[in-house]
Amino acid sequence: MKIVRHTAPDMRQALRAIREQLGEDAVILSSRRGRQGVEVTAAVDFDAGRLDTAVESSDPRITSTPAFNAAPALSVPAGELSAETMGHELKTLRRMLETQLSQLAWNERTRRNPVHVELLRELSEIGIAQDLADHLVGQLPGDVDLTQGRRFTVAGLSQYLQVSGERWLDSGGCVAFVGATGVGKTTVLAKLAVRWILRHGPSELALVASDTVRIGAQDQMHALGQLLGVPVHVPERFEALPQLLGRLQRHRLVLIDTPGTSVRDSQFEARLAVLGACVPQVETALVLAGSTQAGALEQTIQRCTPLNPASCVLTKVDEAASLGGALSALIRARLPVSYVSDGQRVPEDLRPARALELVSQAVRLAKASGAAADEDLLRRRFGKLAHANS
Ligand SMILES: Nc1nc2c(ncn2[C@@H]2O[C@H](COP(=O)(O)OP(=O)(O)OP(=O)(O)O)[C@@H](O)[C@H]2O)c(=O)[nH]1
Ligand SMILES: [Mg+2]
Repeated sequence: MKIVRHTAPDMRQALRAIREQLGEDAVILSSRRGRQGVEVTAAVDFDAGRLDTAVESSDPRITSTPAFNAAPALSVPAGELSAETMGHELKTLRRMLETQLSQLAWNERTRRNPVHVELLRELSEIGIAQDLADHLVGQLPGDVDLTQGRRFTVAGLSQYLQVSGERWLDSGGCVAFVGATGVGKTTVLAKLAVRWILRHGPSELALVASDTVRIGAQDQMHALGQLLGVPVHVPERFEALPQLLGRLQRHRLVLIDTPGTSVRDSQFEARLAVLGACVPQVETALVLAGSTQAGALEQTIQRCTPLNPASCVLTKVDEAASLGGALSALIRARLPVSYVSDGQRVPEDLRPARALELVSQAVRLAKASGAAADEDLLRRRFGKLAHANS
């Protein structure tokens, strides 16, 4: 590689000189204005036939580049000469500028509307996602005080959070419980089965044990069936599920236990396809643990989109340190919650979901844990949004 630096009164002359010296293949590495005009640094690529790679320069700061078999190909000590370094510095500058703009926007927002800013802080402490929090606060009427604002945002969250009510226990259905491993799928199924029997008796209930993956999963279902006096149906293979369900049509409520799915499970797509083939005869209910991080919940919800789940059961709410993230994920996905599970007891620890109750619980959890929003994070999050929206 050959690198040269030219200083000329203007860019045109500098480029001409470079072209004359290096030819048409020359590449501009950097240019800057100085007191004597424009300073342009350019290079041409290796001449593979030459090992004595040379550098010609009027500037003593430019030193020899290494021979062509040394790595990296271009090792230029002066940072300003490397396109990569320049790109990196530009990115850093841009980030600094964005931080400053966010800070300015946040300060301005605090000055103009302290109630909004306080509400954003409180929503962050509950764990509500930033875009949702900003949207809620953006909906506030002009002159609300903090107390009214709190009521308004809680009511707003409750309205956005959809719930689907006690459909299965009222009118039956054919429901497959799908979700990550250990989130409480089988326990939810057991709680619902017991409740159905208490209300309607065992005759119209069928249980399907399609979890042929986990050791002991079938035994768990058979033990439940025996306890309740309800037959447990097992497909030969997961792929045979549609045929089995076809034979169970006379039952008013069919509850299907499925294997826990890790999103990285290689069988995941195949099982989705089998379940997908049973839709609309089968309704999918996602089972999501409230104690799971919002990001992981979103991943599960997203991967199960092909099943078009009608609702979800939110489990392990008793173990959750914060519920705002989970509620934000459900609101974003417009996924209604049917039931909430908050303990291991069968059938007691299950209740039909109520939106206001869940949102109030999220607020209580935040207060109880003493969650405090990081001021710097708030500034970067909401300052950025305010800046982007302005
Ligand atoms: N604290 C608490 N524990 C629960 C809840 N629901 C289920 N569990 C417990 O979580 C554990 C796993 O429950 P399962 O119902 O076997 O979960 P699963 O999703 O069927 O698990 P796999 O079939 O292995 O994927 C058990 O110890 C349950 O008692 C809940 O709402 N709260
Ligand atoms: Mg299970």
